[in-house]
Parts: sequence; C-alpha cells; structure tokens
Amino acid sequence: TVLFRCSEFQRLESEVAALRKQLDDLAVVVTKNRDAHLFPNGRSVGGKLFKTDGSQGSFESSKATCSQAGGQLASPKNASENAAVQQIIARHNKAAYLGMNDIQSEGTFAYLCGGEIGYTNWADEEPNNAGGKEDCIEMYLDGKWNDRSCTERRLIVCEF
Ligand code: 289
Ligand code: CA
Repeated sequence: TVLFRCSEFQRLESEVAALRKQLDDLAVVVTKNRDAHLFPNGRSVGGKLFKTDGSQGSFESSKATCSQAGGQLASPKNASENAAVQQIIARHNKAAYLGMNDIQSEGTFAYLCGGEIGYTNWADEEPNNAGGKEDCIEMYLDGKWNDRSCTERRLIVCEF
C-alpha cells in the first residue's frame, strides 16, 4: 500500500487543478485556431473539417492535391457532411468532385479507401453513366450528386 501524507496529497491536488486549467486554456486556443483556419473557405461538422483552397482540377489531380495536404477528397457520409460541402461550393459557385467513384467496378460506387457507399444524394435520374464513361461524382451547387467523367475541372474540396 502507498500512503500519502496530507501535505503530499494537497500538493498533488493543486498540480491536477493547474493541469486542468492548462487543458482548458489549450482547448480555447485549439478552437480559435480551427475557426481561423476554416474562415472563410471551410466548414466543420462532427469530427470532420472540409476545406477548399479555391483551385480546380480533374478527379486525379484533386485527389493528389488533397492527399499531399494530408487529407483526402471530400467524401460526405451523411446529410450534415453533404450540407457542409454544399455550403463551400455554393460560396465559390463551382461544382466539386467527391472522393467516391466506380472506377474499379462499373455501377458500384465506392469510397477512396474501398467499401461500397452507404449515404447517397443523387440528383433525379442519376447515376446514368452518360456515354458510358462517368465513373466520378460531381456535387452540384444545390448539393445533389451527378456521376460525371473524371476529366473535367472542378473545385477542389478536401476533408481532414
Ligand atoms: O456528358 C454528360 C454530362 O454533361 C451530363 O449531362 C446531363 O446533365 C445529364 O445527362 C448528366 O447525367 C450527365 O452527366
Ligand atoms: Ca450523369
């Protein structure tokens, strides 16, 4: 058994209180930094951050840009994440590629890390694989999805 003397216990208590204060201060700094980083071209939702640098690229170059930045191409997995990406692209007035695609297996859209997509927000009559060569997904300004050729230029939106 370990026996603490009263004075030892009080010292530990005040150390814990000081550490708790430091953590609270740090949380304020982190939140401020996150908000500054997201202004005005990003959104935070759940644990995810979505952000654009305002540039455009094909699916492959957008994918490379996001992974070089330490993130990946925006891949919304629910209505809240979709709304966050939609707000960014509406602000820039440009459609964006999403990460999901059916390059590997026609007709089966999968996430970049593999695995069939769960949440979808297709526009009416989509996906239609027009011309037999639409393996990527663009998000329209209203947040709806269209399968589209991977070689157009679209706003680059990454998630972190
Ligand atoms: O090349 C076809 C695309 O430009 C788009 O044309 C129409 O908006 C729809 O048929 C879309 O599905 C298609 O991706
Ligand atoms: Ca289409």
